[in-house]
Amino acid sequence: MEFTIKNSQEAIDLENKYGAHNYHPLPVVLSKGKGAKVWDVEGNEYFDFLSAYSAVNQGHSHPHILKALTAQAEKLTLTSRAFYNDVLGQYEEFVSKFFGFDKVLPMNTGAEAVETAIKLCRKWAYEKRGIPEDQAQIIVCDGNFHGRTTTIISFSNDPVAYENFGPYTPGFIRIPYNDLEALEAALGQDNVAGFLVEPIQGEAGVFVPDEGYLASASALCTKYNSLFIADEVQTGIARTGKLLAVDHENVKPDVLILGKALSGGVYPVSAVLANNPVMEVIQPGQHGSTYGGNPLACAVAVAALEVVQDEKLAERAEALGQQFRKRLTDFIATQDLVLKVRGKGLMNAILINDSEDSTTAWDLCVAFKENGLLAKPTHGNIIRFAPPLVMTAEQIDACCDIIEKTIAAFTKK
Ligand code: IF1
Repeated sequence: MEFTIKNSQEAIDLENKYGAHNYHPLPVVLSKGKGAKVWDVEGNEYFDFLSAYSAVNQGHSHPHILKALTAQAEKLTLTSRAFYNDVLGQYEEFVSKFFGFDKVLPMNTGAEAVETAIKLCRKWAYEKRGIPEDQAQIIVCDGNFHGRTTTIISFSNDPVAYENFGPYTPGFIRIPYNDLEALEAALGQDNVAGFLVEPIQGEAGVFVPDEGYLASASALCTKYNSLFIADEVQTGIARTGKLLAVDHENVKPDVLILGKALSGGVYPVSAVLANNPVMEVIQPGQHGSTYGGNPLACAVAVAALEVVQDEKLAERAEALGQQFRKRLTDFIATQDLVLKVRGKGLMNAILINDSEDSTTAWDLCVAFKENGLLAKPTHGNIIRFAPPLVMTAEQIDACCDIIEKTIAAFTKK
């Protein structure tokens, strides 16, 4: 089949007619990407300020990653784990050492990796902690987003995510985010095995916790012999200005969950990392996935991490993030539509002076699009800004020009 779409409306109409309506995209149809930029089918050029929700940290179509993809694709793509393959072990050594853990369990999507971490935590609870069968509890936070599976939405407090998908999986205690007292009280309850947390909450609107929260939370987990489980699917791989967001507080999670940019947006690759005392509770047959750890995924992930290292993406994200927040902070002092800029590294958001259920953030994103920049609202009054980390300082300035110009014009409406 040849893909022959020549105008945006045609593509939108097809998706509407033949695709389930489980998304509400911004009306732009993309057909090409390179580095920090994407192009629509009409040839209009945009700065990508979403990076596929931080999967494309390395930039679109990175040549080093594509080379690894095509070279491996021509050799061997999938064996299943019924047989060994000659790439998996080398990847496992590379990724384990890269993040400083004894072992990795390879999966495909972020949600699968979160499910894996939950299973790991529960099994550890029964076999190492002696928690009575079926009694293990995992602490999670209000406003969490960890994926879309039935168990994960069971502990969401967003009705859009969970409503009418019950019955729900038990075994979770939800507490306020960024609240150490609530965490200690929950950890003190019977049969608590772990604390699953996003180091910065993404879907909640790029909510950065107080400095010291992660270090204290991790210390509390140690004190109560519970596992500190960091979901770095969105915050990981250099996005926040360090390789991992927990690195800002020198925290070492007991269980680390990665996805998205682990493959630079080229292929679904996720992973759970842990040290032997935790990982060894999983025995043959107890967990897995047909595609998890396939040689194509492994080759892509190694290349994606090499790019992070070679191009110093964490340092770039830190410097560019400072530049971005400084410019926007100065700018918002001159107007009254945007209340606040917040974030870390290149994971940022602006908070708009309107209600959560307004359409202002959406309307503003449509206006950004008209001016050549693609971003997506989270809630009616928050817009996330997460460009690829390969941006240059000049490009960030050009993007700030677009953002400021658009907001200034919008204010006048
Ligand atoms: C969608 C949000 C971002 C995640 C964390 C696990 C997963 C995600 C911290 C699951 C996924 C996504 C998926 C995307 C929207 C999105 C998102 F707005 F919903 F919150 F990024 F900000 N843990 N996040 O952020 O990973 O199974 O999707 O690979 O379209 O649902 P996945």
